[in-house]
Amino acid sequence: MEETVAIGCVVKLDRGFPLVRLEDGAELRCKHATSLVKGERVRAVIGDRVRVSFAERNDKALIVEVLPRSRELVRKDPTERAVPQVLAANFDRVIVTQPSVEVNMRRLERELVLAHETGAAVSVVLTKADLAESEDEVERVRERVRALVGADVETLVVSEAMPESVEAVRALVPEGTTAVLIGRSGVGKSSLVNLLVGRDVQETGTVRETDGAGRHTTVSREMVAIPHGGYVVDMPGVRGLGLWDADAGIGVAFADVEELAEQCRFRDCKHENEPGCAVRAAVERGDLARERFESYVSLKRETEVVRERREQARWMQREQAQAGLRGSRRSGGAAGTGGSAGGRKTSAASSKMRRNKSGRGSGGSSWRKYGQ
Ligand SMILES: Nc1nc2c(ncn2[C@@H]2O[C@H](COP(=O)(O)OP(=O)(O)OP(=O)(O)O)[C@@H](O)[C@H]2O)c(=O)[nH]1
Ligand SMILES: [Mg+2]
Ligand SMILES: [Zn+2]
Repeated sequence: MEETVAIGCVVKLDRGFPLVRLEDGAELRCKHATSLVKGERVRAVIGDRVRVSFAERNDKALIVEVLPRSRELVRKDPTERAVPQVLAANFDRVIVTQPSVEVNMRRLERELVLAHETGAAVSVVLTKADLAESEDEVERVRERVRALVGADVETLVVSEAMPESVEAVRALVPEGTTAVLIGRSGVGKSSLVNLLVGRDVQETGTVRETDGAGRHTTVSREMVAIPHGGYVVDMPGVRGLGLWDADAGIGVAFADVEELAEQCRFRDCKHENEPGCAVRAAVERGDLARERFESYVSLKRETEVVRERREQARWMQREQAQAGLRGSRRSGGAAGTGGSAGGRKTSAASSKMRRNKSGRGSGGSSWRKYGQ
């Protein structure tokens, strides 16, 4: 029987089988090859380029390899202590969405950190401008957001009531590029996708009267082609946006604070009670908003905690691996009598093995897990 191997892109991920679009446009439902999901749990995410293998006789193709990613959107897996979760791969831009009338600045800061951490271009889109009392109100909000996101991040305003408002968003996603939409449930991500496409391709949902929160209408991740543009990835609104390895992202999102920190007397100043702290001085002078300072400190602390947990998990793995080796040496009998030289040799070999393993883990994407 003939097997064909081809390269494709994961264009839809739901609870079923990943949908892969091949270069010739054909779409295939795929399963992960067992060799891929064993042990290191490699799972393709939306945007991944994958090598698939298929045969006429099978209704599903097999994903046999996930090609190296140029970019990843990563958060901390909300269900585990020290595991990252990749939400999307290989995009050019992250579009952070927030509702015009009730921008949550704390959440926006966190979204910006995650977005900047990817290295992609970042933009902000404020949705539902028609719900504001006046244009002035929208402009005020936009100014506050601009002050927060900095000059390099474009801040656009859209509204379903003004379909032409999305043209500026389309301009951010030229042909051949992909943008990922992030933002909480109910903010209007799918509605924005529909406006860009010009018809309802994505289901949209109602929001709760009380707090405007959405009901998680979108449950799959989908890459949608937009006319006169590239692709947008519609994502389910996520609640938890725990940071993972986000120092670089914080550095960009809080460039002003980090610049001030350069002037602190101590290199490792935590901006708590240290003398000569330039950051706290700026807060006292009113040059740096206290809220922003507090966000910075708490986001920094969060990445620090994740880093510690990661170290801990690594250390425990190492311990377990060593205990396992000791156990197998004992049960192996003869090896146990090999004396200290034999013991050292084994542990040197095992530490080399561990280095390889952790090298793969921190550099590549292979052990990162896919999920909601
Ligand atoms: N007034 C107004 N309502 C809007 C606008 N855009 C979206 N909505 C409404 O907001 C609700 C939620 O919109 P969705 O597009 O489903 O939100 P979402 O971000 O995709 O939500 P999830 O899929 O749950 O993450 C729907 O009832 C939309 O009609 C807008 O510009 N103006
Ligand atoms: Mg949606
Ligand atoms: Zn300081």
